[in-house]
This record gives sequence, C-alpha cells and structure tokens, in this order.
Amino acid sequence: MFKISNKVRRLTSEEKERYLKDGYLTGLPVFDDEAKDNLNDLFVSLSSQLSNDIDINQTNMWHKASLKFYNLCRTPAILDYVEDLLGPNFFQWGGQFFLKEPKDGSVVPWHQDAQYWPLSPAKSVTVWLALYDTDEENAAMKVVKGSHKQGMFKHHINKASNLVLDQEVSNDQINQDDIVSLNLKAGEISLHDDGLLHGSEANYSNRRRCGITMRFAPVNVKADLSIWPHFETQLARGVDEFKHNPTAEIPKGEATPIKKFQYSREFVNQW
Ligand SMILES: O=C(O)CCC(=O)C(=O)O
Repeated sequence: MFKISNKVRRLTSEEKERYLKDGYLTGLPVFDDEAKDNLNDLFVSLSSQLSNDIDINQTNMWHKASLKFYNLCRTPAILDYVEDLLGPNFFQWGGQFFLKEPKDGSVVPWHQDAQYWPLSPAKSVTVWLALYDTDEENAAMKVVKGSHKQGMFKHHINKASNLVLDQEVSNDQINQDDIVSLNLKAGEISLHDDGLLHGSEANYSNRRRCGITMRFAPVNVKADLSIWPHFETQLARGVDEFKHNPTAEIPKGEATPIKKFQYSREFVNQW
C-alpha cells in the first residue's frame, strides 16, 4: 500500500453541495508526495505488460484484470470520498488509464459520459487519480462547470485518429467562461458527475501525463446488457440489495485487458 497523505479527510457539507452545483471536486489529497515513485512504478509495471500494438487508452476494466489495480481502487481514503457523495452502498464498474505521452498528440474531445453509458439512473461518480503532476501545460482534464445541469448536449461522431473517443460536443455549445482545468499533484484526485462535460487537449510538453479513472455507482444503478453485455460490478462498499447486474471476480493476480470491454472470466487463465 502506498503512503497515504496526512491531509486525507472526509468531504465537508460545503463540498458535497458544491459537487451537486458544479458537478466536480478537485485537489483532494489521497497519496503522500513520497508515493510519487510508487505511482510511477505501478504505471510502468502495468503498462509494460501490454504488447506494443495495444494502445493503453483503448483498454478498460483493469480492476477486473489486475490485483494491483484492484487494490489501488480499494484505497480507503478514495472510497471514503466516494461514499460521501454516493452513500454507503456502491460498486465499481470501470477502471482505466488516460495517458498522454509528451507530444503524442492525443486529444479527449468534449463529451458527457452519461450520453453514451447505458446506465440507469445516471448516478456514476468518476475518480480521476493523477499518477503524475498534471496542469495546463501537460493537458490536464478540463471540465465545464455546472454543465451536468444543462441536460444532454448534442454529440457528433468524429473518427479522427488522434481522438481517444469518437463522440464529440462542438465548441460553439460551450460557454468558455465556465471551463476549469483540473490541475492535480501526483497522488491527488478529482471527482466528477457523469453528466459533466469534460475533455482534454494534446500534451505539447515534455512531461508524461497519466491518470487512472475509477467508475463507481450506487447499487440501484442497472446496466442495459443489450448494449453493454460485458458490464459487471464489484461491490466496493456496503451491500447490494438490488443485485441488478452481473458481478465480476476479484482478480487473483496480474492480467491485462486488451480492449475496452471484456468479461472478468477472460482473465482467469492469466492469473
Ligand atoms: O483524462 C482525460 O483527459 C479524460 C478523462 C475522461 O474522459 C473521463 O474520466 O471520463
């Protein structure tokens, strides 16, 4: 377990209200500055298991494949922040990397997650954990404050090869004054609502930029398996009295996803 920051705390009622109003919170401490090397080592050890022809940005569900990744997602301080927003009973259903190597040119277009996630009700919270210091220079994630209260924006398909996602909201729909850059120190997290508009530009700096996202939702959320047949949950806190969704095994070792959607049973033989 990496060294936890001594600034870890629970969310205040002011922060919980701000999350409801703005759709995000940022700069929350989790790991100590001393854990920087551990976060880098984790990234290097997991990413180096992927074969060269696989783009890590096109993989997901690492929490179902890798015990190291799963354990990171079970850091009590992270779950405490999520519990403060979602209540005592919630599961994890997604875990991935968002990597921009220096000058690699990849862009995450403006989008709302809930627009393409077949989950009902739309109540997921994303934890974005900074593995490296992240700011405007190395393309920190940007959000449009309060946009989760404005309904669904019109998305169009853009298949440009440097885009990490092919769904995009055009700039003319976005109030530029509401854009906020979520600058984080390595080991800090932001939290965002699944209706919030967010994205990130290319990394023109000489510094690597990488975050891990963990997707959590309250246990009453149900996936439409006709759209996402591979959807599986791992209970993160409390009890699942609804049992709406298939469950995933807890990893027993280290495997790597090779695409965005895979069943947990596909990893069993690699552990
Ligand atoms: O890291 C980024 O730039 C984007 C992350 C993202 O799209 C997400 O967390 O849903």
